[in-house]
Amino acid sequence: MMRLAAVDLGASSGRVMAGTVGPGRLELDEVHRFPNGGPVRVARGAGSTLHWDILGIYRETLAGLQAAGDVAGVGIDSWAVDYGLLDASGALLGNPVHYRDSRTDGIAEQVGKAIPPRELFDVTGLQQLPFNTLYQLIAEGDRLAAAETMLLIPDLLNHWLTGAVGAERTNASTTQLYDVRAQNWATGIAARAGIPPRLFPPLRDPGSVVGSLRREVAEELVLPQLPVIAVGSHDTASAVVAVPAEPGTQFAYISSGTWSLVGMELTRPELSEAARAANFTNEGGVDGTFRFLRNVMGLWVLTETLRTWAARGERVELARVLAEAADAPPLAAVVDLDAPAFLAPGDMPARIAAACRETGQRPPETRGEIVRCIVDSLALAYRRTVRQAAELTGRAVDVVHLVGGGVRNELLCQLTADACGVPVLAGPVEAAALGNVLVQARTLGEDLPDLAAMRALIRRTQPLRRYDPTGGDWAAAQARLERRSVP
Ligand code: ADP
Ligand code: LRH
Repeated sequence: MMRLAAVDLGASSGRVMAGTVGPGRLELDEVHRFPNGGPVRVARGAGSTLHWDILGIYRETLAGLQAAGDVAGVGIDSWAVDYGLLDASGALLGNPVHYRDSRTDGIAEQVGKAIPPRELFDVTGLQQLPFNTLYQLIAEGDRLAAAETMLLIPDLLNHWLTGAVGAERTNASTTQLYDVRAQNWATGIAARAGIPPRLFPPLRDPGSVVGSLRREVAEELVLPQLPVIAVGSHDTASAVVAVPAEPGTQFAYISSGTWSLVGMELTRPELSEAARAANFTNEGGVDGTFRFLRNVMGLWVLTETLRTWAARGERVELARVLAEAADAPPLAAVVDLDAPAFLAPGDMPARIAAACRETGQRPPETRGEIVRCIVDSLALAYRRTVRQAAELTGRAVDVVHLVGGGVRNELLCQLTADACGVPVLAGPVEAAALGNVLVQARTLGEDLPDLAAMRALIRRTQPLRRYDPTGGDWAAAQARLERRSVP
């Protein structure tokens, strides 16, 4: 039996779990959770920049490790694409910028003139998102001159814990600076984009040992100098490890949290022109797999809606408003949640109303109707993306596995089954933390030879719930989205 600490940093909350793993046994004990939802807006010149509070996150990580106490190892996973820059002395150059900041506006289009999107996709296999690390580094401008090393968020925290410098591959694969075939940094792309190759640290495999806690850190925490393991450090990579797929089933997965990552597991990247045109991505998975998926704007829109109401003095309980949404008329209005309008923080109900008007639909009015519109629209986006993934890969989908915080949203799970027309198997909620623990356990000697063994253990130990499709006119709702209103 082995006890391990999994640090899972999401864009809604950070959590530290103590996981217990042994033959036929897998348990998670949440020892520390802290909010990580609100980007910090800080003045810069005449404007402002959205940041992460990275030192706060590190402090909470340390508090969580202390709370976990007697463990055999530590692993960190987090959201993708964001990074800290270190100077030659190893000092952090400024607070990491949040991917929702507008500094990358227009940069992808600019880069597209020098590096054709088809070529960029052919090398990196990555979805075009305005905040890909490639575009963020270009947005740094002259500040890059002072930087010696770029460390993605989990790698930065691992560096502070151990002193080691490196880049874990699953997260490196989200930068649009990683060659998906050569499995190396795409230094040619970087050079053409004006990004110095010195910034890229040596790559490390998920499952390798990063190092041990620095003596100073261990003493502060009153812990031994524990090994720190490079898990699938991209949270979605760890979550996919914990998708409880049965061997032989044709499954799609949805990792549903702040973002929704919708796709399939492949053994080779899918780099067709059709995949690029559909804006799919090929991110690296654990054990040499590929995560062929699409980022869909997720429950962020719901969270931001509740925040908008709270700012107006209307405090609304999530459970209550979801119950109102369940009673609201189905598919009365749907919006394209993937539209760039929903990326930045702000008044989501107003943006939803504008999107409805643009497509000739009556905007939802009550709180229940607005939330129903969000959940219907999310399920519709899941339907669209699962179907596209099936088409692009030529593979059928018999079951959709839904993992992450969205599992707690029963309305979303049922509507996903209805929209996709196949059963949804919902769970586990804390998939990323479980995937993190399983990869650490294997590195430290637990008998979990492959993903199939890890998934069998998840099926055996974690509560899962099945939702069967009950219908609904989803094709008509999709058609409404595609119709533009006459001005
Ligand atoms: P992240 O990893 O991005 O921080 P999570 O996977 O923790 O996100 O998912 C967070 C989301 O899960 C929240 O935005 C919320 O919509 C949903 N969620 C969490 N708890 C509940 C609940 N009790 N009922 C319904 N939805 C929930
Ligand atoms: C989910 C996630 C997703 C990324 C986004 C920035 O937490 O890692 O896979 O694209 O955050």
